[in-house]
Amino acid sequence: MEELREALGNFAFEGEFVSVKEFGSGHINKTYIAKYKKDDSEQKYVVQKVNNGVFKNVDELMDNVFAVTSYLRNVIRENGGDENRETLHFIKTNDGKKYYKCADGSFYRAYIFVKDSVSFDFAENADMFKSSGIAFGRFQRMLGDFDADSLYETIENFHNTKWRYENEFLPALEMDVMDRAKTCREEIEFIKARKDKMGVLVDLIDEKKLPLRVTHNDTKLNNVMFDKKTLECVCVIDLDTVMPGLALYDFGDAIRFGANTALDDEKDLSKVGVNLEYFRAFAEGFLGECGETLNQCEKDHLAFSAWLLTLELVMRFLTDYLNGDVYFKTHYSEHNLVRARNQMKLALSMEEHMNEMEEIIKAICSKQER
Ligand code: ADP
Ligand code: GN1
Ligand code: MG
Repeated sequence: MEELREALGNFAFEGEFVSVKEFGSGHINKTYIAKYKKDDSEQKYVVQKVNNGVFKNVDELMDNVFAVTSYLRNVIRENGGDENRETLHFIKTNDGKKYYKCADGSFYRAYIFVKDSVSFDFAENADMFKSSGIAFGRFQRMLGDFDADSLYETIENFHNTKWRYENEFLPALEMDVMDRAKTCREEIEFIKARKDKMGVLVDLIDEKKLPLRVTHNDTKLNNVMFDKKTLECVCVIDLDTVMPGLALYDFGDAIRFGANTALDDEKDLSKVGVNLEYFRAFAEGFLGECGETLNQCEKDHLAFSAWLLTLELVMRFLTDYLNGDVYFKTHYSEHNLVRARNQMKLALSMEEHMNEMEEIIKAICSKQER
């Protein structure tokens, strides 16, 4: 708390300090909402302690998010949108820096709380999920001409599932530092049995069949803010992993989180499965915004990408469980195992419904091509 106070005092916030409290359900950064008062009106700011274990180079991270948000602001303004509400607005420190480094070495950054907005961990209906598809599809389209080479890779090999298998999962299993492998044999075998499919997308990149684009790479439903009243999407947030990637990563990751019939840490696996109505709704929203820019190979792998990203998360959660919960925020000792089991059930459900998922995509694409 002491370092949080120190950080607050070093940002150029307007008004008198009122309160600060922890907020949000992200797995990576520590997020606070700070309230200030100016001439009887309330100003809300989001203040985040950056997870420096995950994002090793905070200068590069902040250069990326500042570059992306200032680019988006121009695009939004040119299209007649509200640039203050439709993209993140970072606040610099009193001495003009993009983040503040506390005496204890921790890193803080701050931005304006998106006014009258709310985020959701679970879509209440298909329309709401479709709206997030529109937001992420538009995000992708708006960044279509952004110079990908100017971005740093904030986390290398982020969605390189094959690389993660060989360089993170297998070594974690080999070390088994917590002696936990014996508690998740079935999950380990599930992952190993699918290892040959993990390289499909990265191999297509190497073969120049899938183009690298500037993508978000972390398209969870709770990384988009909705208008409190209209429940329309206002703003895509959590821009830390915006870097060169595949449109398929954004599509697949959004589906594996939002088209699950349960939350991604639901323990009762009978509740977990792919919701095809939600799948269709997101695909309509996403492809309605950026479908025309995708090539045939991308279109052909949309349904597959949902499955692959789900498999990737089975593996990432299980790797973290084996490593002793060092990456994702957890609330109890088996939390990562529960998440891995949940995503495994979801992947199995997608395997069962893959034909239907493919058909849904084909129908949307052919309607668009007409
Ligand atoms: P993490 O990397 O930990 O997921 P996020 O940047 O996604 O961190 O922030 C965590 C949560 O904080 C979000 O899911 C959202 O609810 C809330 N949040 C983040 N930024 C804003 C903002 N600018 N305005 C309102 N709420 C925000
Ligand atoms: C993390 O930061 P958050 O909670 O939006 C993670 C994603 C995972 C997700 C799993 C930088 O997302 O990659 O898919 O948890 N972000 C990072 O719920 O690793
Ligand atoms: Mg987040």
